[in-house]
Amino acid sequence: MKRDKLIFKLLDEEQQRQEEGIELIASENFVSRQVMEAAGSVATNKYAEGLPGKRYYGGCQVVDEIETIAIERAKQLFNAEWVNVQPHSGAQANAAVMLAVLQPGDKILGFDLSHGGHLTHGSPVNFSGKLYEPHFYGVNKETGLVDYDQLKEVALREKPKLIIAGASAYSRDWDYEFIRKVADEVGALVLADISHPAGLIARGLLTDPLPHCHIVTTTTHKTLRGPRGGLIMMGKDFENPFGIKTPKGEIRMMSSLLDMAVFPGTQGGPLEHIIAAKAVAFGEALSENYMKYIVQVKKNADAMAEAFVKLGYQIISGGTDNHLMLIDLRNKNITGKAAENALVTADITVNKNMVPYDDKSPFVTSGIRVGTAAITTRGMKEKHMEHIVELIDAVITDPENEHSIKKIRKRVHKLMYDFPLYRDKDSE
Ligand code: DSN
Repeated sequence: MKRDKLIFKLLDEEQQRQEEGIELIASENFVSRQVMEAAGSVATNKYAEGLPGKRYYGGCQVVDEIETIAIERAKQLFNAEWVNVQPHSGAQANAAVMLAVLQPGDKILGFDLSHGGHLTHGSPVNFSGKLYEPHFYGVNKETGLVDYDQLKEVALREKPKLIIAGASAYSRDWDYEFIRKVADEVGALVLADISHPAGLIARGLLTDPLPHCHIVTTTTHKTLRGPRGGLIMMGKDFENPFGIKTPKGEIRMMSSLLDMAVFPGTQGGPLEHIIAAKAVAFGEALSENYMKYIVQVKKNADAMAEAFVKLGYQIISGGTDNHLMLIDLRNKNITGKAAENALVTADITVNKNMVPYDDKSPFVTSGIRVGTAAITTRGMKEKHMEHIVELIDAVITDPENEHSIKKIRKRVHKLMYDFPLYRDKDSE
């Protein structure tokens, strides 16, 4: 077959972009070669609707083994009692959970997107805000911390069926125990979406939601450093005794409702090549090397936050417990959009982000979000964080100076040359 030169040339360009730049998008990471190899493997050719041992197609004996290993490794990693590894993404995992436990029009309570939440936690432009009735809690204006009093007040008033804990731009740990108590008071289920801090939670660096929350979802490609995808898990509430009533009044166990909500509820054939890559990534995440990595991610985030604060930057909540931070740029007289654009010109990649109580639109924003998962995979340590913050500051304080940005870009390339990505890297 004739090689598709155009696409492979573009993929080479993308690899070069990744190799040369400083990647600070908090939701991104770099997978190992073996994760990539599994994701690009022959398992992409196989249809396998159903679950291991219960498929709708023949020839699934090998992918059954692969998917079973993925499930067992995920259970071990998160100390979960039940796992479904098939969701194509975090959004798909959340859609399946809501389909399983809610009826259209039911009330849900989630963390406000503009305070750091996620689209699938009830945003009006997302299925979760269109099919269900969304209510929100946010952060305290002074402290930047989740306002648990507000969460309780809204829960008691609205009596939602589902309370969602979790965020895409929140740098602090969560009080899952408190949220569960509130949920029990109003008869709600609790979903923890740990897509961002999953790796830190898996290795015991943040509070574990599984003992408190009925259901936990995550993506597999952020701090977990696997292929793009999702997971649904349950801890001690596995097969909870009260079950859930279907519209016909039958009692169904939670695990079977969740399995059915993934397939046939919201997805068709699972991506067995991605499930193979998830299995490889879970194996890596159980290793000593990953433990060292994820501890360093947190140390780097701490060092980076400290360096930003030293230069007068305002970090929401004043610091970080995890791998990311949200920076309010209003005292630097630059919008999130302008900062993102100027930084990209210097090959420093961040994303513009709303900050709590933002006065600008989501297309402009007053802030940026930065994270250390990807640069830590490159091998960077605390001392490099200060250097990176200096480079960011040099761009942000003079964003229209093309000459200076060109020079900064060269310094970025020089710095990253010492941290090869796929140039000469082994699988772990
Ligand atoms: N897009 C992801 C993030 O950047 O956090 C959330 O879906």
